[in-house]
Amino acid sequence: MGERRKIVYTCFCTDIIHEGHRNVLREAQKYGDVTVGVLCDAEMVRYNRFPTRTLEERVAQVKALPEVAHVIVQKEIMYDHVLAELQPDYVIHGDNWKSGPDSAIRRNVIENLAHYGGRLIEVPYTYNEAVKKIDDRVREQLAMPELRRGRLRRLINMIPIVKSIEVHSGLTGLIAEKTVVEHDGGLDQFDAMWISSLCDSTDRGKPDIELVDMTSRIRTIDDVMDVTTKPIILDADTGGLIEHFVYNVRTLERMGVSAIIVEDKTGLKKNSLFGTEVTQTQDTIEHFAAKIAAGKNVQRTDDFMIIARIESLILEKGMDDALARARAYTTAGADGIMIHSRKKDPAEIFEFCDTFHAEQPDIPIVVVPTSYNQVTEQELTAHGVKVVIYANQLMRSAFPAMETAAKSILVHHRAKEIDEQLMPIKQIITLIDEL
Ligand code: SPV
Ligand code: MG
Repeated sequence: MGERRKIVYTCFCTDIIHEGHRNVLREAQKYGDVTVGVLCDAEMVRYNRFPTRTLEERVAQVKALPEVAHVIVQKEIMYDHVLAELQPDYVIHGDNWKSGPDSAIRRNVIENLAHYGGRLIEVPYTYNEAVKKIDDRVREQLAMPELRRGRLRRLINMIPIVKSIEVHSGLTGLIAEKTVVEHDGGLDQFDAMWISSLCDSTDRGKPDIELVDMTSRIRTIDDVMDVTTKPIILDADTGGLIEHFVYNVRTLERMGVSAIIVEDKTGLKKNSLFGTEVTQTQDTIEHFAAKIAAGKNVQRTDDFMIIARIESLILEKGMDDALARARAYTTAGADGIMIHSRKKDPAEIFEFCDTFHAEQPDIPIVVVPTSYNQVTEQELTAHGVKVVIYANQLMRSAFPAMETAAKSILVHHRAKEIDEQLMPIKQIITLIDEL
């Protein structure tokens, strides 16, 4: 009997197989039988970007390649489990993972191979004009309204909790789009963006009282959409008059916004974090339910979500009122419920979520843990929350940094002293991708 054929393993987290992948496979074939792991959807989202093809389609396209002997689904971006199970003689990968967040995966592979004496083969990564074009095309597709809009719903069904970060400009959009971290033995990034009324107003030096009108908000959305692919949740304030709301629903849906969150206040809206320190009026259940129903009635796709935001806890109207409203708003057609609180601890949020989630497990709950910021995503998930919004942190981090720079220049009558805290000029001019 001959020696057993060697096993060569590689993992693909891609929608489109291009020349670079084929080069890796051709090299792999020289060492033995090639097994390809196709990364599952949930990990694609955390590590790379949203898949434009289903897992089944991605598996089928790899199976069809002549160099490939076996295809499996890799369930985690790190290789601990897959290597322990498969024990391939070789893992093969392009050499482009030596720096940046990918280097954590490389370290993980080397560590795991060492457990049983497997070897890593690295081949020069192919990145030419054709590969770049394919890469750009996938990104452009993801940015298109038709493909972007439905992605929030899909994420809600795909991952334990959708992590959304506030954006108010193209630049903050880029941060939401591109920031990837390595931690807890994995990689992570934000799933969605929140265009906050507070931060969109603050960025214009205006109060958060629905003064910045929808035309201006649309300008912000457009700036963000121009440079990102992730789904957008818009803070639509009170939604205004029902007669106006229906037109705005149509516009926002057409633009590719995934969800709007409308709060059940009326009259002059003030920011919720003022709570009862200022006069704020909650809408009647009947009128707000009619607004939700009117919005749902005019939208054209099944993708677009209208999420009802309940202000009962903010306005100290009690848990029963909050729950009664949640029931009425979902009956009116709301696709999700956002429950807000300005308490320092999450007890009332947990109480609401536990009761509502038990009653209506299929309606996603959205929360904004600004004041009860000690709460973890894991805890929120355990109470049935599906979307967490970090609603203002980018704006609040930028303001003190800018103020410190301004003060330092005034104090020193020059810019030298602040320079070491600033992003190098070289970096800022390469921050923005050129076409
Ligand atoms: C916003 O970000 O504008 C919000 C959330 O509506 S909060 O500021 O907490 O009311
Ligand atoms: Mg707001």
